[in-house]
Amino acid sequence: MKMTFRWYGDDDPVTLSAIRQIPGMYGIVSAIYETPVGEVWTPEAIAALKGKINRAGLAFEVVESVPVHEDIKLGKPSRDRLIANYGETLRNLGAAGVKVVCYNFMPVFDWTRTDLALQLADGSNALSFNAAEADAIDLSKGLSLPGWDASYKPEELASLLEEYGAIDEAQLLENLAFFLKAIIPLAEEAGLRMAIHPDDPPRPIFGLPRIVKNRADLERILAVVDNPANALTFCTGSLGADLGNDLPAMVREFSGRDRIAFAHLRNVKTSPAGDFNEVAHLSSEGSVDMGAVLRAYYETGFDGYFRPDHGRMIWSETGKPGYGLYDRALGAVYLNGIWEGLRKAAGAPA
Ligand code: DNO
Repeated sequence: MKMTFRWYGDDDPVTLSAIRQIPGMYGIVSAIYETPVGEVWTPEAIAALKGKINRAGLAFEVVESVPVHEDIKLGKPSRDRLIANYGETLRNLGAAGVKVVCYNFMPVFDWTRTDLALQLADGSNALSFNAAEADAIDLSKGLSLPGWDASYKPEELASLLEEYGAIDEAQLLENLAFFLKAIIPLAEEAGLRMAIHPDDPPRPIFGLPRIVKNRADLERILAVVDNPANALTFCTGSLGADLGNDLPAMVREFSGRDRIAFAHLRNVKTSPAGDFNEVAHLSSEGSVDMGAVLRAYYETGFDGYFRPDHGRMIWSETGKPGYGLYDRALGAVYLNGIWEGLRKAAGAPA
C-alpha cells in the first residue's frame, strides 16, 4: 500500500511541504487543471507538475482525474477525436511514470452535495447530502462545486441536460463500453491502469442516469474489458452512501481479483434512505467499518494506492470543502495505524 494525498496545484491553500510532513506520506494525486477538457496534456505540462511534486520529496504516480468529455459520455461523433486525444494524454502520462488514472463517467455533475458546511456536534463542518433538498435545486441557475473538473453557465447546462434526455442507463453503459474498448489497450501500452470512480451519491440525480453505483455495476464494467488495466477507484464514501453496499465484501472480491488500483478512504454517516453526511475517518464515527475494509485490502495483498478522502473542516481551517489539510492528515495517520496493526498481527516487520 502506498499512501497518497490529493493536491490541487499551486492554487491549493494546502502546500506540498505541509503534505510532505504527514507521517508515512508517499505521493501526490493531482491533475493539470489548465488544459481544457478534451485537449491533450502535453509532455511539458506533465513534466512541470511532476518536477514540482518530486522536488518536494513526493512521488507522482496517480492522476485524478483525466476528465472524460461529455461528448464521449453522450456518444457523439466527435468522440473519436476526443478519445484519440485521451489516448495521447495517457501515453504522455505513462512516459512520465504515472501508474494510475482516476476518472468518472457521471453525466454532467461530479460529486454532489446539498450542504458544504454542515455543522457537526463537535463544532467541525462537513459535506452532506439530502435527496429532498437536491430535488428542490433549481438547475436553471446553473450549478458548480469547488473541486469539480468542469462547471457550466446556466445556458450550457440547460442544453447539456436536454441532450441527456435521450440517454438512459443502457445507452450510457454502451458509451462507456465504447470508450473502454478504445482506451484500455492504450492504457496497457502506456503502462498504466484506468480506475473508474463510483457515482457520488450512488443513485440517479437530477433525472440523469448513473451506472457506477454498486457491485453489479462494477462487475459489469470490469467485464467489458477483462484486463487489469480496466480497474476501479474504490471509494468507500461514495459506495458507502448506499447501505446495501457491503464494502468489506466488495473489497475482498475486487481487490482479490486485483481490480482495485486506487482506494479512496472516507467515512459517511448514512440513513437507510441514503441521505448522508461526511464524518471523521474513524469507524465509530460513521457507517463505514474502516477496520474491516482495511483488513480486506490487507488480506488480499493490496499493493496499490490509498488516499484519505474528504476531511471535515476542523481547527478553524478554511479552504476547499472536503480538501483541507488537518482532517485528511488525521485520516492518513489513522489509516496508517490500522495498516501497521494488520502488518504486525500478521508477523511482518514494521
Ligand atoms: C471527490 C472526488 C471526485 C473524483 C472524480 C474522479 O472528492 O473523489 O471528484 O475526483 O469523480 O473523476
